[in-house]
Amino acid sequence: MAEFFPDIPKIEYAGPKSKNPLAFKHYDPDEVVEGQKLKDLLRFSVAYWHTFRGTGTDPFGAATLSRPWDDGSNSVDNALRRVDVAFEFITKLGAPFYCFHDRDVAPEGDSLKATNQIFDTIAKRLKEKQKQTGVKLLWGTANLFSHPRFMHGAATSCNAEVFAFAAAQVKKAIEVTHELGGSNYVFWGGREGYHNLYNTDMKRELDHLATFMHMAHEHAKSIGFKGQFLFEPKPKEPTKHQYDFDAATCLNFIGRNGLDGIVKLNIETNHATLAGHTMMHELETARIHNALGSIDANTGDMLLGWDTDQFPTDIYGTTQCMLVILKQKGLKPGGINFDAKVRRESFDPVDLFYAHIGGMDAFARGAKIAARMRKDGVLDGFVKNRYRSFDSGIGKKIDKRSVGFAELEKYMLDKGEAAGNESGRQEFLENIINDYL
Ligand code: XUL
Ligand code: CO
Repeated sequence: MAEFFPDIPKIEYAGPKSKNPLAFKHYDPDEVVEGQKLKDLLRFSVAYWHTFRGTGTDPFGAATLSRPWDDGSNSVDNALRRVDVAFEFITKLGAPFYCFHDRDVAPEGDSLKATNQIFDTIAKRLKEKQKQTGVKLLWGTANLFSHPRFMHGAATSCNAEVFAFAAAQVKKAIEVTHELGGSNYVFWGGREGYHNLYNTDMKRELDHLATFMHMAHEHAKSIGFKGQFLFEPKPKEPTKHQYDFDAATCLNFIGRNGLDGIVKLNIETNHATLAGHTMMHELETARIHNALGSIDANTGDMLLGWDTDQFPTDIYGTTQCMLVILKQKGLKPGGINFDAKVRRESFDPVDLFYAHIGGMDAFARGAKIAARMRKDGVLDGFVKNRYRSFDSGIGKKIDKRSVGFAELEKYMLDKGEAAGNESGRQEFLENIINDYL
């Protein structure tokens, strides 16, 4: 079979001294960090939409990316050829996983029935390729935001017909994800939100979203799909206000609608920063609620206020991610999906390799740095010590809830003033983190 990246060899680990731009300097898939091989700890995934469907268009300009294998048509042949391109790329890169939206892999037909048939044809090829290469599906999802029918939303549309269409589409996407052995299924609500409350019944829309999620869960159960459901929080874009705003908002929705344990979170870096949070904040918020399922790794730009989806290269950022991820011993069955795109100026196919190699190396470094810090107990020891007043005396009674306001008032009236404050040592800790980097 013809090769689509004939000049690119299999990307190998060459070590930090290597000057080969087509080699890993830090990601050795078999290196063991905290008892796991990096390939099992990091579970890297390639995003089908950016890497194989990205064209370089932006709101101001046309496509720029050179993709010689793509004829630009919506034909099934083009889609099938793309599957071959994708698996050659993913195999040469050595990523164990990939992710897709239904519409990334398969074009829509004239009717839902025709669309589903096309999807089945492509899924068959995907399955063959997975078997041939050993590459696995990290998660599938449905694109419920591109088509004009979703102008008012999908599960939260004011139009019941659109709710029904979205249900049918998600049913099929879960079935195909199941057929392909997907480990997770993602719900990102691009159009599930609003632009204006003058025309919006927010309560009704949120209730519909809950109904939709219970229907999805029922269907997954009925076909034996055991993959983890994940919400992907994002505050805005394309809607002004998205219902999956951030981790805390999603957790509130999950808890209030009987979806605890059924839906966890897929946290994306650029979405975290759009919400005014750090990625570390979002990861920790999910983790402490036992809901950190997977991550979409990328980065925004400090000076731009939108979802630029750049590849992650900042080692501070990846170290902070790994400090949280290592606390729960990894993300399995989730992973690290590069929901990231090359810049429109980086138009050569080889740029796709440079981009992913950089992201994988940045996370491997983050993992190793975080593991060293954890081994030395630098943060853990400090944090534990900082709360030691709750380990005995009045603090212990508060934690056990064996005292109330009356006892605490008496305690303080006797003492007269709270003692015991110590420095938070932020700068001291920041300096230590720099030492590890
Ligand atoms: C959009 C985004 C999506 C989801 C999947 O910002 O991140 O691509 O990851 O729908
Ligand atoms: Co994403």
